[in-house]
Parts: sequence; structure tokens; C-alpha cells
Amino acid sequence: MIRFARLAVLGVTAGFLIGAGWVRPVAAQGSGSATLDASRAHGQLLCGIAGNIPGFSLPDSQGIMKGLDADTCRAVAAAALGDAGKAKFVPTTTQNRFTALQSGEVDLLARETTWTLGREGNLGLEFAWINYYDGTGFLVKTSAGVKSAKEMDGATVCVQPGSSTELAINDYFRLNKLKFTPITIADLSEIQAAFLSGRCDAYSTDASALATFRFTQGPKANDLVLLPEIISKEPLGVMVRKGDDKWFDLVRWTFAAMITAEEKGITSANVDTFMDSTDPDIRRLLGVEGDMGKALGLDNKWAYNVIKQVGNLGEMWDRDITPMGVPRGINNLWNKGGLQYAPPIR
Ligand SMILES: N[C@@H](CCC(=O)N[C@@H](CS)C(=O)NCC(=O)O)C(=O)O
Repeated sequence: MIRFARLAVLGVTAGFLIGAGWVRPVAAQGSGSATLDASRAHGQLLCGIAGNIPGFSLPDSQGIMKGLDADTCRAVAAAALGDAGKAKFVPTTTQNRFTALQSGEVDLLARETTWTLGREGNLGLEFAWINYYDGTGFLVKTSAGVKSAKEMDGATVCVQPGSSTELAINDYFRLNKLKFTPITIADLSEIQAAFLSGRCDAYSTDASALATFRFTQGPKANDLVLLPEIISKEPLGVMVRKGDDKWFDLVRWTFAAMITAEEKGITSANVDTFMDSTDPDIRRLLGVEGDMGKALGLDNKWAYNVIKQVGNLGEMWDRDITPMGVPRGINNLWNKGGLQYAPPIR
């Protein structure tokens, strides 16, 4: 069932009803962003996540959504609405995630989604930032004795349909003149069970998800091995609808704020001690000086709220990914050997 609701076109009040009904009507009331106005009116930021991936989005024993994608939603809610608690998590699948964003069911998609030209060019959606630099990997049983993906000629590989992994493994086997048989299974627990029960020789997806899946096997983690080859670039991005540039800006600069905070050593715990800093960059970031928030259609405390309530980018990593045993690597800041680099907030 397709639901079209908020058409994120500035100043246009539009709604379409096909099948199930309205999600939210559009009304640009003044911020210049229809999405921001609707979120404010409803006091909620609707955020599409997976909801079943440790380290990215998974409820804890109290039902609180944890993970890097969940915290991405919280950070945008803190910037947009002044309250990280206003992020409402909407589970989406690998297959329905784009429809959820296109239809207005969610305002933001933070769901391990690889930024590709095909997606950005064809779906009416765009990527505001990369919250995890990933790559496609292969998980195999240790007992198989396979040491390299190059030894997988003739293998069966479990893969989720609708994922960029499908294309990545096709390319890899073709390039290396190896044969393989894909076994496509949409449901996550089903694909994992299929792999564990031996229905496929390898399970392929983003290396982060393979690492966290392996981690959750506890003592049985040693029965599984991640092959050394990372066969594709999978920059996992945060997506918004095209046509609402102000909303795009807000999401993009929320990341710039978290990166700048990390660069400057500002954390959720110590941010208040920086309010009388003499560093002009910090003063602008925290809204003590200048009108950076206003430029985004927000209060000048937007970045303060993000840092205070969610933290800087490194805090997010330490809280969500480090416990899964994944080193930060290229996800570190640019001045620590990584790729995360923020343009200046000025
Ligand atoms: N990054 C890839 C893969 C994304 C993906 O589907 N990841 C799996 C990794 S576990 C997932 O989220 N599965 C959960 C589900 O489909 O419920 C893409 O954008 O297509």
C-alpha cells in the first residue's frame, strides 16, 4: 500500500491519498522547511531506522532504541525541535525504506543505506551526510577453512534483496571470474538462520552488520570468520527527500556540529564549561556569538542542544559501536586518520 502525504515542496500544501490514508499534511509556516514545520506542529521527528541491528538501531531491555542510527535521529531531533526525546522511531525494512521516506511516513532515513548515484538520481531522495563508512564483506564458517574470498568459486552466498550488497557481490565475482549462486532472503532473522544452518557457504552484507552479528553469537563467535576482503565502498548515509533544502541543510549541519564538537573536545558532559570560551569557533558553535542557528531556521542553541543531549560524534561511536568490538578506523575524524571532516560553522 502506497501512502503519499507530505510533498516536501516549499510553500505547497499538498496531500495525496492512495489506499491507507494521510500521514501528515504539508504546511510550510515560516521556517522555510515544510518538513521542519510539520515536525514542529506534531512535536515529533519521524525517523526511519532498521530496529533490528545491534550497534545501529536495536531496542534495549527497557525498550529504548540504541545505536548509531538511533542517535543520529536523536541528534537531528535535538537540533530541529530542541529535544532529542522527540525522535520517534519507525522500523523500516531493506525493501520498504525508500517508500517510507518518499511517502512522508518518515522525515529522515538513518538505516545503513549506501549512498549511490542510482539511488540519489532515481528516487527523489538525497543523502545529507555519511554516518558510517562501511564496505561489503563475507562471513563464513571457520570450519570451512576458507581464508580469502578468492577461494569462493562456486559458493552459495546469502544476501538480502533490495540491498546494494546484491550488486557488489555480482560485480566482485564477475570481475574475478568466479561463479557463485546468490540465495536471496528478505527477512533478517531468516537469512541469518539460513547461513548458520549451512544453507549458504557465506553471508554477505555490510561488514559492520557482519561484525555485530558475529559479536552477538557470544562464545560461538569463533565459529564464524569475516574474510579479509572488503569488496565495495558502502558509505552509509542519512537520507532526506529532495525539494526541502532547508531540511537537508539542518541534517547536514547537525553532523558538522557533532564533528566540530569532537575536534574541540566538547562533550555532552563538559559542554557547559565551554560557554565562556574565547575561541570564536566554539562561541559560534554554541550560539554564544553569531546567528548560525538562525541561518538554519533554528534557535542559536541548536548545536548546544545536540551536544548536550546526544554528544559529539566520537561519543556516539564509543557508546554505540565500540561495544561491538569494531575499531573506528576510517570513521575517525580527518585529523586522526579518518574521513569525517566538517566544513566551518561560520
Ligand atoms: N548498505 C546496504 C545494505 C543495507 C541493509 O539492508 N543492511 C542489512 C544489514 S543486517 C539490514 O539492515 N537488514 C535488516 C532488515 O532487513 O531487517 C544498502 O544500503 O543496501
